[in-house]
Amino acid sequence: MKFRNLLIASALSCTALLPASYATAVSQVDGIKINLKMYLQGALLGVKPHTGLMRDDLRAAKLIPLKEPYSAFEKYSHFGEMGGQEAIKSPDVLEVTGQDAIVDWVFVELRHPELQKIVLATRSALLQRDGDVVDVDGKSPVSFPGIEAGSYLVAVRHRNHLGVMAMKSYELSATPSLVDFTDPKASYHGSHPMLQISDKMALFAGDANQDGEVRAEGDSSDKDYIFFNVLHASDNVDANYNFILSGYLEGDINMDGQVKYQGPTSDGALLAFDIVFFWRYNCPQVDKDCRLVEELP
Ligand SMILES: [Ca+2]
Ligand SMILES: [Ca+2]
Ligand SMILES: [Ca+2]
Repeated sequence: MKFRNLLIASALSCTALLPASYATAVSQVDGIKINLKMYLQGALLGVKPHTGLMRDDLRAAKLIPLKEPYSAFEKYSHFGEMGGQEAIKSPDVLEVTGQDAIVDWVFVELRHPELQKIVLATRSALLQRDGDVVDVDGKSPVSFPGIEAGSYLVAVRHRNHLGVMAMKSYELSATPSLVDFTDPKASYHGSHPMLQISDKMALFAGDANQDGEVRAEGDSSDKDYIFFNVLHASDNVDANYNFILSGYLEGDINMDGQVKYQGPTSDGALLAFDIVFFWRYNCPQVDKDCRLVEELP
């Protein structure tokens, strides 16, 4: 019943009609589990050569919150039984080091297989250094307990990266299926929704202001966002743009626990040069206005 209500609630925002099979969803629900994989460019900036392991600086600096962060963001709407309730119960989860150390929280969406804009369920989950997305215990496949088995589109998002959705729908059930967003041979929505780093795909970093674009120039650019973050920081009493702001912050493009505007490895410089300008000169598809745009349906 919960699933059906969700569908109806979601459908209110869409003019299309739901297929009869979904509108009469059965009540027996075993839940869905997914073995999800993804990389974040921000946590790979400065990692050379590419080892397949993201940095876990936020974890090492004890900055990752125990409660999922996405409920607090206007641009991330949770749906479903789990969405927004996720919390790490044992702090030991954030003590794990090595390839399974936690990099950050990510946001996972299950969408209707034909009505691509309709989000049926969301979850916040944890990302490991090797790209595995896991449940709040830090190791199990991501679980959607209130959702019945069936065909779903899957999208992944992150609080300062551009989200992406796989082109094909997946048959998901209580037996975990692999959904791999790192596979360069798989198809994803959009013309250049992700970047390839070595032999893996990664979500584009740089959307500090969560407006679905990565921009280094113009009004409301992400670079300006970083600048004003630093300038208006409460401890920055002299309004110095070289001030270093520490914390769990969306302006932290390279996910090292600090927001810096100026300097060779600052978030401002990485955004402008390593992300936006790099793509402007190396990738002909990039927008002439020098921005990267999220291509989620
Ligand atoms: Ca792993
Ligand atoms: Ca942006
Ligand atoms: Ca940073």
